[in-house]
Amino acid sequence: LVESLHDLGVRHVFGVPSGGMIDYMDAIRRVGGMKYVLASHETGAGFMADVCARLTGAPGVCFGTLGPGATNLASGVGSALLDRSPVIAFTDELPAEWRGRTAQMGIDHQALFRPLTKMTTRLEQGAVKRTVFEAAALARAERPGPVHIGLPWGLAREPAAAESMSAPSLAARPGPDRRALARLAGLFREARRPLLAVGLGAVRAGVREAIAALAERHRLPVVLTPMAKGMLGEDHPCYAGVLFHALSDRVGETHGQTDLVIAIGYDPVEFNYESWLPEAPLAVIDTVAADVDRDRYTVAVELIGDIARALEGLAALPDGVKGWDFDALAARRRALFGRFRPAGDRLGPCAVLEILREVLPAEGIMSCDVGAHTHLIGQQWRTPAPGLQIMTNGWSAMGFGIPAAIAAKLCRPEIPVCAVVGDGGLLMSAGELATAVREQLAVVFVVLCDADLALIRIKQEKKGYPIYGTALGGSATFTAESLFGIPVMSARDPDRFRSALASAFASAGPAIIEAVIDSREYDDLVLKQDRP
Ligand SMILES: Cc1ncc(C[n+]2csc(CCOP(=O)(O)OP(=O)(O)O)c2C)c(N)n1
Repeated sequence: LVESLHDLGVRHVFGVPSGGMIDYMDAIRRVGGMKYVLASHETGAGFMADVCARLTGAPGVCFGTLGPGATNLASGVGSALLDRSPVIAFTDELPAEWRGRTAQMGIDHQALFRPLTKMTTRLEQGAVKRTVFEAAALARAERPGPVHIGLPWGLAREPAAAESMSAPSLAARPGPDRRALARLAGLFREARRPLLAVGLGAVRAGVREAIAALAERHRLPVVLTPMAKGMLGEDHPCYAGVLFHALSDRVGETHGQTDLVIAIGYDPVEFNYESWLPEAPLAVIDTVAADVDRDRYTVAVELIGDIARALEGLAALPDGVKGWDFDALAARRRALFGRFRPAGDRLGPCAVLEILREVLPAEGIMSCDVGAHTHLIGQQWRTPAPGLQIMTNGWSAMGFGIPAAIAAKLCRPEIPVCAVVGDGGLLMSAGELATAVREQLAVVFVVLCDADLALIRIKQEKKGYPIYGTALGGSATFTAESLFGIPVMSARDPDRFRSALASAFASAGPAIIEAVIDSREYDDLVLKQDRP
């Protein structure tokens, strides 16, 4: 089993062990170049496997034991499903003679993981490589996602049969259908203001340059989903903003004017088409058919197959600049970013992000959690390339940011890595800080301490309710100078925050910065409508 994973390029296995797993752990210990990483909670192990897969391209691997180990792991596996990561999730399973009987920790793992995975099975003697390789191939096929393999108790101590198979390579996808390509070319010719909407599928297809070239050649605005950040630079003249996140009403001023939306790898798991699509025809370039209400919208053409090859096909479009007002687009972009400029010398979330962006080198990685801060990061954070800002905008689980940063540092030890999390998210995942200590990872954890589940409090007030059940209470999250041995620096003003960041990034181990902020700054920025 362990050799099969190694053949697939797996270098880390994340989990909380069990009596059954220790046999496999010993094999991991003996196979060169592989490591078992002890997580504090199986959900964190799942998130780490998800992020490892995103950053390396090899399947991410995680493990949980029976019952509660598996249910804990399930929350991490969900992110692989809805954030589209090829993850292999292993769990212990009861041996055949105990299935369906009453047993401590015993539940049906096949039933548990069916709705959360692309496939669930269990390992059998004599079919180890075959099962693992088939599972990995399915996990990596479009759209990627998790698979689950149960490890029946006792199997690890049985002799392995010789299986001569090599790890599968990714299957090639078909190029665009010629007639569909011609139809798109016709629609494009007639459209006065086509717009490119770029999503997660485009990130996987690695088509950043092709999108920029298409946009530049015809002067087309480009909108991104939050997880496609980095697919076009924020200072690029065609950049029109991120859908759904902070101040998306300003972004809507652009896409509200289009007469043809060309969706490239657009994945509605991040933001449904119905939440923003204008009354214009939709052209889809993707690996799977679009999930959109076809009674309400016109899907004029779909190019299903290889995204890069479809874009190559569009390179043959005759040159010609479309009818967008690029001065107005530039003015909207300036106004958008102008709204994030921190006011005065208070330390608010905008100032935290602005200062962090100045300090974190361009190639550095920042992960974030889920909350009002995510919506701000989605729009405000300048992301030089895809993969440098890591979020979960499909599964959207609080508690993601800390394990995500840990996985990023394990996969890219030479790059500076930080996490930005809310205090609510910290409370869900603080145990993984101990993982950073165990692994001696120099990760900077910035905790936005507003004593508020801000995103939900804002929704509560928008509905006209009084604040109730959303305040975290207490005036300080950290009352000691260290947590699990990690030094904690507290910052209440921009200068102190900047100096704390400098010493945190200079540290050889993990560091925590408690950024004490007022969550009111979010109120005018997040949860805006995408349409003007
Ligand atoms: C596991 C999970 N539980 C609940 C939610 C719903 N939820 C979304 S944001 C949020 C509040 C987050 O608060 P915090 O971490 O402090 O971040 P902030 O909104 O203050 O930036 C909640 C409860 C969720 N997304 N994930």
